[in-house]
Amino acid sequence: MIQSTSIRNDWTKEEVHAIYHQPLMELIYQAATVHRQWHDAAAVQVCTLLSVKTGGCPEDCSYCGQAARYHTDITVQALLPTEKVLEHAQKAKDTGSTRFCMAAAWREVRNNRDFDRIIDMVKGVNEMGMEVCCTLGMLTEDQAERLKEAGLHAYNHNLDTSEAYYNEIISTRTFDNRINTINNVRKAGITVCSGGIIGLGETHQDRIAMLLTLATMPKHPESVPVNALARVKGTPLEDNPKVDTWEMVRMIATARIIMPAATVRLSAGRIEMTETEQAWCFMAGANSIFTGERETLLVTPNPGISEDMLMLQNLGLKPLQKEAATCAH
Ligand code: SAM
Ligand code: DTB
Ligand code: SF4
Repeated sequence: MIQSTSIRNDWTKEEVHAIYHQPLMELIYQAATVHRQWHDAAAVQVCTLLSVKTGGCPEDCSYCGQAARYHTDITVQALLPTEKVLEHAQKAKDTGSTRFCMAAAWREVRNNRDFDRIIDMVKGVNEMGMEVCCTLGMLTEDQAERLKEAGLHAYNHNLDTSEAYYNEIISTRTFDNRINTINNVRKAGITVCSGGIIGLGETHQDRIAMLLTLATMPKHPESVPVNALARVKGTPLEDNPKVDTWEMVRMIATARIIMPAATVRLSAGRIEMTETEQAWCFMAGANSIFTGERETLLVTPNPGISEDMLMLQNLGLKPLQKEAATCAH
């Protein structure tokens, strides 16, 4: 495959602004072109997400249904038994997932028995031959090393929004805390999954600033999830307007152009999108989705695996078979 673009870590705000604000069709065309230079544009990585510990979180992320302080309808669930998690993982593999992501509603990882159990889960999923990913909150360097030794492939830790807007959304930790965990993940040799959410009330400038932070890291995240706010009743953002799909497309396309080798994940928000709307996201460079039998993300609804397989078929797309989503250049 010809690779006319190169990886750049020195993007400027002006450049990203100019890419992001192009007329939509120009932006999509450019992103689709870059996508084809770096990836098999017919392949979409199918990932399964499992909430291994749900709700009761001490943080105050204003978008999140799992924060203990908001009165949401979700059922709190302690850490699932390892065997249960591995059963889910096996099902995920059998239905075509090549990546399994385990999420815990924790502020940070603690060195206790629950962490030992997570380590066992990571080993088990890794042995099944799937990419194993975790999202467990803040991590120290030592904890990241333990996860790496257990076979962890990726760690998800989103920036969520721009540095400037961050404390409007979360007050119980800082943007720097986020960056610090991402650095610990990198140091341990685990791949980084980091992206954000749109629809939090941020400006275009905030979105551009967040993408710029990701694209000027010494190494780009291998995976960039783009989430539309899933509005959860009882959270401070429950009445925010629904994210317009063209905004998602603009975000995905810009991420694709400035981080060409990354897997760009069309994450939260699909339940409110038609097949046609999702098709535009794939055209703009998204090459992964979360799906599964449970038809939920963590605590909000998501399309199910059979619906998604039908969609991929209708669009002439196929689930990615091998592990890595990028071509080996
Ligand atoms: N507690 C850990 C943390 O915050 O890093 C891990 C789990 S947390 C649910 C993972 C990510 O999911 C968040 O960083 C956020 O980007 C995303 N997320 C959570 N709630 C969301 C919502 N209602 N809509 C869209 N994205 C959401
Ligand atoms: C990410 O960026 N999106 C996923 C995954 N990482 C953990 C989570 C989305 C959560 C959506 C709302 C919910 O169901 O809680
Ligand atoms: Fe807790 Fe993560 Fe939800 Fe924030 S996003 S409240 S840290 S589970």
